[in-house]
Amino acid sequence: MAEQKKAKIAKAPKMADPIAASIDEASQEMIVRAQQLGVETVFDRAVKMKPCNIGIQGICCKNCAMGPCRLPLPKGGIEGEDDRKGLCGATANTIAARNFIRMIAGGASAHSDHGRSVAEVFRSAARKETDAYKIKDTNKLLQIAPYLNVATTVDVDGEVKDRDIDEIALEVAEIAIAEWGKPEGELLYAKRAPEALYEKWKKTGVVPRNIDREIVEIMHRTHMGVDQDYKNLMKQGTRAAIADGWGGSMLATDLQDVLFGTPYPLQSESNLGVMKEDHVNIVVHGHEPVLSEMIVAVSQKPEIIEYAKSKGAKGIQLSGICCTANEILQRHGVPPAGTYLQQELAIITGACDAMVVDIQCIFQNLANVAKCFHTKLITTHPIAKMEQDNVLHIEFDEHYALEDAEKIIRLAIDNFQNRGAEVMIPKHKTTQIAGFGVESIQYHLGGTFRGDYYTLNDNIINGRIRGIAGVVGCNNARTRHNEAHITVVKELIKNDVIVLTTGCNGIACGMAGLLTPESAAVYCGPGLAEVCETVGIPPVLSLGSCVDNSRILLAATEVVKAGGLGNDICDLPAAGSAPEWMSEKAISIGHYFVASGVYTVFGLHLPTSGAPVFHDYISKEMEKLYGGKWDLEADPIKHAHMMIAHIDKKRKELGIDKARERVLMDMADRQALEA
Ligand code: BF8
Repeated sequence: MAEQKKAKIAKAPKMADPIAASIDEASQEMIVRAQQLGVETVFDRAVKMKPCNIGIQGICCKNCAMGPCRLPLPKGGIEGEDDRKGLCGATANTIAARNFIRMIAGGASAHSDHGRSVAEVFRSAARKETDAYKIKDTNKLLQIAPYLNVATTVDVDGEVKDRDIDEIALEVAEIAIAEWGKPEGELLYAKRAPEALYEKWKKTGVVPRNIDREIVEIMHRTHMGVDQDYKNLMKQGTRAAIADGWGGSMLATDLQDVLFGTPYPLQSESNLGVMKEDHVNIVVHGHEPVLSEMIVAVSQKPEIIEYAKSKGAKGIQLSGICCTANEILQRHGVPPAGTYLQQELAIITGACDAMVVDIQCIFQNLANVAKCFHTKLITTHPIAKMEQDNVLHIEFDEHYALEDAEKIIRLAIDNFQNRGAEVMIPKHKTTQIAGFGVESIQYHLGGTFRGDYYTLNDNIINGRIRGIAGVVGCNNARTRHNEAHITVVKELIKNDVIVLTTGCNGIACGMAGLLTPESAAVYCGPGLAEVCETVGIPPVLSLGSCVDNSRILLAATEVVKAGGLGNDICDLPAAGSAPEWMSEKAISIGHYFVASGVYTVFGLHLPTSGAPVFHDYISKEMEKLYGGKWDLEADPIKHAHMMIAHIDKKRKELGIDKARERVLMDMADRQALEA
């Protein structure tokens, strides 16, 4: 007995199998390295701790102190009437719907609060309260002003003249900020949607009033004893999700473009191999580009580079993790060091002199990992601190933006000399082209001659491009890192579906070499390959960070406007996907795509499986309201084919399915024809 006990104690701790944990070789190498050094990562914790089987089904209610009430679905499913209820009588549908829309509230608040911070910095710039930020892209400013009811011209003695840019910026700033909390009216950007979609929202009563109100109302409605009708709960979830996609996120994207420049395609690299052993490595991680833009600017100053050299480094290598990475990638070509699941691994290289974090998707375990190395972990945002005592907090103030950025960079440079002997940077890195957007798609596929989405539509109608997919979202340690992302995307492009990507899917595609024009010849079906080759674009277009999913909404709107493919987003041969989702933001994004008419498939699982009636509502009935609906498929090949089947269904409805049946002829066929 005593021996048995001893044997139990001596049992080795459960650790992740690096090959099973990730498809990415750089990550596999670093997981092995972490295990050699005795540093625990998320991959190990995922093996040690199983997710809660009831929470995963979405039917645990902890909204009052009589619970938590747990309503697990019986193993054989429900036969007859579903009489499961919580102490108050809440049904599985009510509980799952409440939990689901609270996730929407979490996600919408994260995107929208990010947008608000940008809007405040934008207002500081418009008021000229800061030297660090300026209106960089006046074209974009003039483009968005009319949607905010801001005039761009003025009548002087009967003559129409251009209005002063500073004046426009100031008015745009004030009106934009009011979108979060104005006392009456409706979200102004809702009218940017195709008219048919806006009318649908109007009819179903889901046009958002202001951004904050829709989120607050979710918290009210899901309080104990308020809204107890899953359809009515989802109506509010829809209104908040639209306020995110067409409001908070879209304003974040637009105002960032005006402040920092609208992205255009540029070349960069991706993966942990972008870090350099002989440079000071600063990794920025999080979401708001307000700080990282300043870090980029200061790190290029000659005196700062000289300072780095004076400490024995050859220079400064900036890189990014998560959506901050996408922000500085799309505007400056700064390479991403990795996706969400690689954040700990960047420190485990031993070469990360500072990791600078702001908000969202940041592991608290970074502090524990940083403790094992020389890395300075610096939090910068007043709403996002960490309890561990090795974490430095340098609060970033937009009024002293350059000074704050310089302080952080000098700290990283000073830390270069404190590196241990344990540096090991994986060699893997991949070339990529990123920085696409509504404007550059128009340029590349429309050209200066046509200047609209006509060419894209034409190629969809003639069947070279079968359809459009938005593949986006996170990694999740409950599934093999990047496997579903890459399998779904490869299967889509193989079947001539052009992919628009954002977030961690975008970084994953970069790492897998799918963001280069050359990849078209290797991975695409003949139609898409031909288009990519002709216009010189990759088959997967990287559109930026998660707030930039709003670019996908606007690109879809442009496709509708260009004509020939129906009147609404739901008419398009298009589908959405988040193969490895994990965050509440993903649920909000998924739902604003559904509410905008997009068939949206998630991988892994959905927190609705414990309430089959509610699940059917969002995955079947919802289509009647908005033209889009949810679906779920964990197998990435089946997942991609569900999207393709939907695309084909839409092609048939549009009467363009025959075009796809064209036969590619070889020379013998042609000669036979001529004969
Ligand atoms: O907002 S994709 S893991 S980084 S939540 Fe987070 Fe998901 Fe990555 Fe960006 Ni989006």
